[in-house]
Amino acid sequence: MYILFLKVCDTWTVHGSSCYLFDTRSSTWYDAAQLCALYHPKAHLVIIETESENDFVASLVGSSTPWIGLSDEDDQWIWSNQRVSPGTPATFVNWDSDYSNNINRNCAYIRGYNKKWQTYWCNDNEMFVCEVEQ
Ligand SMILES: [Ca+2]
Ligand SMILES: [Ca+2]
Repeated sequence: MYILFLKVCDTWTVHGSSCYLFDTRSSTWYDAAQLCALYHPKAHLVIIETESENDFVASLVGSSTPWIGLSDEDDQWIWSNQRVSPGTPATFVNWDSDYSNNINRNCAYIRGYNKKWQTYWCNDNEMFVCEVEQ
């Protein structure tokens, strides 16, 4: 597994103890999660846990607005990781001032231009960011 990790990190961007890929293929949130897992068995949509990691992801995506691994299950925001069920409740969050959590907006994206997060329809097509931890 460590060798696989190194292989991914040859082409992805290393930050701290993770590697990241900004994938510009527009995909639904669910498809994006699957596409991340196809890159590497331990890869998943990015899980942003600190302000430092948030700053890094924002810089990685420029002015884009890609999906992050946060979705709304029963009105609780959960980081999903394909391998951990049911996922991890979000502690660090960075919602924008126009944050909307209506019943149809159950997936989250990051606004690269201001580092803040907003919600959207999970079936919308957006770019996305994958992460694999070392
Ligand atoms: Ca992370
Ligand atoms: Ca919601």
